Amino acid sequence: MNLNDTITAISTALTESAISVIRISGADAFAVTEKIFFKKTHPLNKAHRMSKKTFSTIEVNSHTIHFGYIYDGEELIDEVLISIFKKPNSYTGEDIVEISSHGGVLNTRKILSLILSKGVRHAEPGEFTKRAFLNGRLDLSQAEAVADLIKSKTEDAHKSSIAQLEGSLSEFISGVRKDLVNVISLVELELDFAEEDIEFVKKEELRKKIIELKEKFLQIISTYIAGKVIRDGINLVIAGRPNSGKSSLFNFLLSSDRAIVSNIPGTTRDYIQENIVINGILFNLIDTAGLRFSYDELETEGVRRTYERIKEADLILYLIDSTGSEEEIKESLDYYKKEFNPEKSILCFSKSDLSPNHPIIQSFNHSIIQSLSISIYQLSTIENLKNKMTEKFRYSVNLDKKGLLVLTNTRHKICLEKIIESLEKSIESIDKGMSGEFISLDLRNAIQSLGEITGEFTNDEILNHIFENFCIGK
Ligand SMILES: Nc1nc2c(ncn2[C@@H]2O[C@H](COP(=O)(O)OP(=O)(O)OP(=O)(O)O)[C@@H](O)[C@H]2O)c(=O)[nH]1
Ligand SMILES: [Mg+2]
Repeated sequence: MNLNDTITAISTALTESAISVIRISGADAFAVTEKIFFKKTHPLNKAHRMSKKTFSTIEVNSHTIHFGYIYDGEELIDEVLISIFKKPNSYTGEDIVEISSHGGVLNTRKILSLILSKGVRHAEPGEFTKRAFLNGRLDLSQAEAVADLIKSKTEDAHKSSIAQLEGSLSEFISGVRKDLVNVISLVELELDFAEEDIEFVKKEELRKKIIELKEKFLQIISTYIAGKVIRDGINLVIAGRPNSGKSSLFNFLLSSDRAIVSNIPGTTRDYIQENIVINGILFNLIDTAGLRFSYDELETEGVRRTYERIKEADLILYLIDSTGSEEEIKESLDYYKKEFNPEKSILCFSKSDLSPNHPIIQSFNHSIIQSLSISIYQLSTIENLKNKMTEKFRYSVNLDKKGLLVLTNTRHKICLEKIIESLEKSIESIDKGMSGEFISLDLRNAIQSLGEITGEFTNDEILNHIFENFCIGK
């Protein structure tokens, strides 16, 4: 990772928009800006065309905005505002210039090309934030929160990522780190005096302290299931026989005509997915090809893909067409009972507006497996379904509670689990009456894992993995 060169990227979405922001960060940010940015009177006034006035960054304060013009040689490119941030008080900790230009793909790209032609390197995804981390402007958990904040699609995802960005996790870690260091120093103090046989801490007390710490970590880990729902949402697959109304329900939930609907069985071939927020929870809604045996090669491939989606689903809506024959319904029911876990699925009898009155459905309604009757023409049945869908994932964390910490990141969870393991080992060492050296080694491993969360201990592989998921220009 080269921290000495100067990088640039377009930080806004590249489309027709009111403004675009192009960022430059690094040692040459100001020198390059002075080559392309000029102050002058209105360029459309011919009399002034040749009088470009140079701009000097030394003469201006940090955190100031300046109006002027971007020139490529004598060619006027755009009227812009530039923001100046002098190191170390900038996002990356380096000198930064942010050019706010007119939006639009070509205009923005022309400015970027001009900057690149002055020897500046195009930034990698997330490289500005990576530099912020490497320069100590934020720790790794905060850098990860930046990506989560940008990606958040629900209120709760937003709340938890902004809390993490503000340091909720970092604070927790520095607190427990202190506790751990205290315990270690107690153990190691005893080590120093081992020969004189002075027992500074009673074994029981040490054990109690470690167990208390372990409880703290377990409490945070327990929020992970909620955190996962908050951050990544629920993979929801709509499955069932052809023509059972899967695509109709998919479209109805999305309020759009996304999927083709027809009364010809086997309409949907490939699966289709869209995000939607229902009752504050993010769902990744997946419509699939109807499950049946087929001689058609394409349909068979579609069915294979449906099974793949089902395997990865957090929740499945299994639709049975209640207007089907008694035999069909019975067959679908047997299939459902055999293949699906009622904990992870909702059985729906579709097209209930056609008031089918099959005895088999009637009798089934009294069985242990819960089912719903739904119709896209009866709003209340869909509301009912939505409530059932979200009920399964209603988490008990209240994100409005001050200082509340929710674990949303798998990487953090893995580090915390490693800590639990190390703490358990240290308890084992105490119980086995092993020497303090072993206990201290286990506790030091716990500190190491803690440092991996904040990035105190890390390696290029982890860093690359984290930052490659960022947007360009962030
Ligand atoms: N009356 C009524 N008709 C429905 C309802 N839902 C779907 N249909 C009709 O059922 C037929 C099949 O609907 P689709 O949504 O295409 O069914 P599908 O399960 O996606 O079918 P495949 O893609 O072939 O697997 C269409 O003619 C829909 O208009 C409903 O709630 N009530
Ligand atoms: Mg379909």
